[in-house]
Amino acid sequence: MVSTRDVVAALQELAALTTLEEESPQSFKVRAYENAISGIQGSGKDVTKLSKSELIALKGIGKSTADKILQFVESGSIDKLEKLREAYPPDFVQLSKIPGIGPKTLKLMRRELAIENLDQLQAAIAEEKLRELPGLGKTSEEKIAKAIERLGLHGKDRRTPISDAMPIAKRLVDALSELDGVSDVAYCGSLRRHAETIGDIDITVAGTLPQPVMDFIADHQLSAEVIGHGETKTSILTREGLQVDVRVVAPEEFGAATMYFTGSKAHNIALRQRAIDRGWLLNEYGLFDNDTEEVIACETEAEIYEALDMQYVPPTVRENTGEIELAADGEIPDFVTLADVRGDLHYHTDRSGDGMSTPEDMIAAAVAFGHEYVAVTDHGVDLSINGSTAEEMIEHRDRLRAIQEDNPDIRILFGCELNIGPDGSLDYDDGFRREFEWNVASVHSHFDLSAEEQTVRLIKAISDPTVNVIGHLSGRYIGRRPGIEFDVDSVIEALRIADVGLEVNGALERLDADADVIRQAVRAGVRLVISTDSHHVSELVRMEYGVRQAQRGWATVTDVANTMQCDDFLEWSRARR
Ligand code: DGT
Ligand code: CA
Ligand code: CA
Ligand code: ZN
Repeated sequence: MVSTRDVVAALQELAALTTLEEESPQSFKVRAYENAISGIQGSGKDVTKLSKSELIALKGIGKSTADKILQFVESGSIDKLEKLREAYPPDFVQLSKIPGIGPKTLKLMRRELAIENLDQLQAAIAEEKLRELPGLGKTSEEKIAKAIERLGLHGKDRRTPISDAMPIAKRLVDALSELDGVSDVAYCGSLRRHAETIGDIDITVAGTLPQPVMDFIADHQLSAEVIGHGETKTSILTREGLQVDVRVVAPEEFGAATMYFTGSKAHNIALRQRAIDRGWLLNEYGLFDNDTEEVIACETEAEIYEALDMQYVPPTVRENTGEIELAADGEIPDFVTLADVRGDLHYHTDRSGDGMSTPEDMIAAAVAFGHEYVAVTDHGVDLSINGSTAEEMIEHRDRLRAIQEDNPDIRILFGCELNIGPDGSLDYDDGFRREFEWNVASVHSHFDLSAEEQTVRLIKAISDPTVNVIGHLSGRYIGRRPGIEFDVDSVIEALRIADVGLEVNGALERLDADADVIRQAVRAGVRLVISTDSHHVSELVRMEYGVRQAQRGWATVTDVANTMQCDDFLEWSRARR
């Protein structure tokens, strides 16, 4: 039995493998899969229940994709996908994630040098063979070597980016929740703490019937190999080699189990010491009195923290970096939560070349999400294919004004995502930039400048009076593209002096700024802006990820600009002009 999430995952894999097959992400077939994914996500429908004609009636789904979806729902697999998987095994596909290796280069390497995996690629680099391929050369070879090194892709303890792990965990949690006898399911471990990269996924199930749960996991679509199949714990490997541990516990032990398996290990050890100091024992089954063996608490995490005479600690800060002491003293700060957020301030429409939903649909989605204000920030003209000219922006503003008239309950700001040039210069001229009510300024190119040059570049942009917030500060893609190097102290000081916001970008691929930089900025008194950088109506959910990232940087409600009431926020946004 497959779910809509399974269907989307299969289409995503088809798109990725077809990109390799066709040697281009622009190929007609790739676009067809992407449009189908976008259509399914936009519809919010359970596509496993739809007939062929109903599927085709959805936006973006053609006949051939509909056939594949039907085959998948009926049989659990797609012939085309199986063929592609055979032609492109995971070790080979993994190489396409290295910056500087596009699909064409990758297949050239395979054809000419028989490169199938990272070991063989590194051997070819060591023997200086890559540079001899047409279109490559010494510089490309060195760039690729450096990228492999900086990404830490090699070695046994390879970690998976959170953006790859989260959808897998959510699929499994959703599916497990439907099983008989299951009363609760949670992903735990580093994923629940919202770490940037994940060693393995840990899922805890509260249930009275462990065996069917174990069998369900072993037989699941995602299971390429079963590495352990016990009475209450099963471990599988996905095709990409990501391990998933699933444990079933009695419902009354769910709190103790999720607490233990969420960790971190350092947090657990500090908690256990607190228990020992009281003559108690804390483990994955509960909190016990050593002498009487009586249970003190076990059903919920909140009860266990309370019994230990502590405040509840949100999973995102369970790292033993000061939270234990604060919780014991009753001084856990008022960490920002999703409920505190009132608006989204980095938001694209199909005015951007890479935007996928219309302004009307994006605003409707913001209203449905409950936002009180939203800044529409399509790309400025300097970002070649994705940007808009001044004339196009003025037309866009008129369209947004019309939408505003129809939507009096949300304040729509006409904004822009400016592109920070290599020297810190920005799109348009100062006069036109002032037409926008809100400007995000971000780095989208020239990632290889020196730390000194990047620092000057960022500070120049921060100092511009039309800039409100710096978007995705480092420009990284976790596990795929390292961020720019810059002097963090100087940049944070510049943000503080100018009272320019630091974005916490909620896209899982980015989670930018990183948690350490956020924590330092918060300490310095820099204002944060948590944003989704949505390009499609399905991406507003990223706000929750952004909030968790902000929590990892110890951000409180008052540190975050978009928790302000609309009037206060508008006043702050205009203060610099
Ligand atoms: P990962 O998988 O490397 O990204 O990181 P975690 O934190 O998910 O670590 P994992 O999967 O090895 O274990 C899950 C949790 O189980 C961990 O966060 C805390 C708990 N745990 C594991 N080993 C120990 C241990 O030796 N002592 C204690 N107190 N807790 C442990
Ligand atoms: Ca783990
Ligand atoms: Ca584990
Ligand atoms: Zn953007």
